[in-house]
Amino acid sequence: MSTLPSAADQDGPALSQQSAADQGRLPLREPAAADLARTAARAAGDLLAPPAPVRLDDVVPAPEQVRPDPGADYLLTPDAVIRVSTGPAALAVAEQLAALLRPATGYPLPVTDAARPEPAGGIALVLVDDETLGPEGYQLDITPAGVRIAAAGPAGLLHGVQTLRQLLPAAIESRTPVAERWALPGGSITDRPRFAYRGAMLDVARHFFGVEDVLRVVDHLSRYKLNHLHLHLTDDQGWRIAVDSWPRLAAVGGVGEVGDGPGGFYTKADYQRIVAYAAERHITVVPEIDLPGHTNAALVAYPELAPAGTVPTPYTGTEVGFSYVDPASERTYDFVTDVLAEVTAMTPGPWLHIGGDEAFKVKREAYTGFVERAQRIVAGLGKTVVGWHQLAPAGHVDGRVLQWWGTDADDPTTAEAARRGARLLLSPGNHAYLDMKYAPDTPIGHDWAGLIDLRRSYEWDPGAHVTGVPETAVLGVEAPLWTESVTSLPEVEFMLFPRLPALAELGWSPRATHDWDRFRDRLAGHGPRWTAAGITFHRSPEVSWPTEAPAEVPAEAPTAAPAAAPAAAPVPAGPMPAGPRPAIPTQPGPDDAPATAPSV
Ligand code: TNX
Repeated sequence: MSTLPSAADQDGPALSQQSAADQGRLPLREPAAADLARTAARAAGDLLAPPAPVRLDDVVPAPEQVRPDPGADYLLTPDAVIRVSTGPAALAVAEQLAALLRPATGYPLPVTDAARPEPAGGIALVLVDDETLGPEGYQLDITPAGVRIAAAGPAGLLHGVQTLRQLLPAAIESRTPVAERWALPGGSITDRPRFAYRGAMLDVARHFFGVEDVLRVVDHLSRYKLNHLHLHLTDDQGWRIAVDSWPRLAAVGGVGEVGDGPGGFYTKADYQRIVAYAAERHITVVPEIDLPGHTNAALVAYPELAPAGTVPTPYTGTEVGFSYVDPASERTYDFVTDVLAEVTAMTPGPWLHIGGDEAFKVKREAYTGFVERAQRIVAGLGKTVVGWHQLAPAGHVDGRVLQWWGTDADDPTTAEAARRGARLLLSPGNHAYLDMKYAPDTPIGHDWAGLIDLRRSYEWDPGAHVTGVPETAVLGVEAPLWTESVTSLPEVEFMLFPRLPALAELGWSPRATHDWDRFRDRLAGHGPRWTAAGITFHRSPEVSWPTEAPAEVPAEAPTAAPAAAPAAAPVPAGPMPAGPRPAIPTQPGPDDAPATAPSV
């Protein structure tokens, strides 16, 4: 809490009095009684004020270092200003901060890049030349006089902003003004990530999700300092990205999805909108074109790519492993080259994901030959190849990344690929798969990799998970959400929350901070935030959610059973049985969000 403001902190009358005194003259006028009363009332209010409701060490993911100073809370007031020290990059983050804080506070929060070396008061965002913070680290200082976020780059500033957002009362998530005391806990945080790659995957092929839904998922990633969005753009049930040189892929292959929905696809403009929106949040989009299996939709569009003697038909079921492009045909490599070149041209990030999973019907040698050629095509396009860990036996190419989705962390082939230089992206099916059910009665999701409650999603160590793979070979973590049974944004959120923050903490926080009991305590305060933001979440019984948060309301009727399998029967290797499903409990959607947030 602040002490009495010094003369220099005060406005109008006090300043003129001070300068008059400096000049050895009598003040021009005595401070008005009302001014004195206001100053006294403010000081008394500060002294009597309750401490900030959120503790400095309640942040998720846990920061590297937290130094609380309980006597140094900061109160955000209606006249606060957001100042930046340098340049357009910091200014953009300052605008993002203002946009996050304006709706609930109702404060104008003007953003200014007034060139003052160390701006006083309000919130200052400062770019500094400090290599120790790295590209994503930040330093946050909260004192009664103001808040300062310093970072070496805009990504670090934005991470600092997300921390600041979590330190304000939960009602900050409301989209309409709330009468609240906007206090921030005093102290300092120094923070930077453990792993460079922290992401989530959204399968837009099994069920299609429109651009707005994807942007909202991007917001969720940003909230928890994730920096990659992997889009699973193609699969048996749908091809979701426009490709000019093979136009039927989207026009024909984009029709339909699991069940009887219409499907859809992203135009190039749609995709670029997602990429740009993510980039503004320092999130890199990783596009996946799944090859050589999971290609039924492409084969329906272009039967010439199918192995001789097969007649592909649209597929709306949930089996896997039955389709593949013909690895023996040169036409297949024209297709792969053209598609990957067009995807490369609209993807600024360094990665191209070529899938490689569950190509059960392709013989081992043909598979390896195909993957090695596809890897070379990706390298030729100047991108770094990513693939599911089934790529491991194929020859090494520079920088390649294998996405581990196994459930028994003992895989000599993957360990050997890591020894040859591959980096690992960890998505263990039994910890990181967001399409697994939380519990036997979770109304949607699978259980082939086991049930994944919050504790299971938290209790593993990415740096020591796969036998024989050292932490130095681990690029990071990713939580995939497959959508065979996930049909809407509330259902996406229900599977993401609260497990996505657990994964985010594994990717960001130093291992020394790992502590299940502290984690679930810290996370509990996020329930009211999600409620205020209109985010649907699973009220995991492992967390003592504050009682004020509204209970889950059943909101969905069971959907129809997915359509039957096509005549050319797929291999029944799918992990998920098709069939009707029960209702999922959801919270009010964005439009029904409460106007004011419940207090924590
Ligand atoms: C396995 S994990 C798959 C997906 C399914 C998922 C369902 C992986 C690389 N392949 O095709 O959607 O299981 O959990």
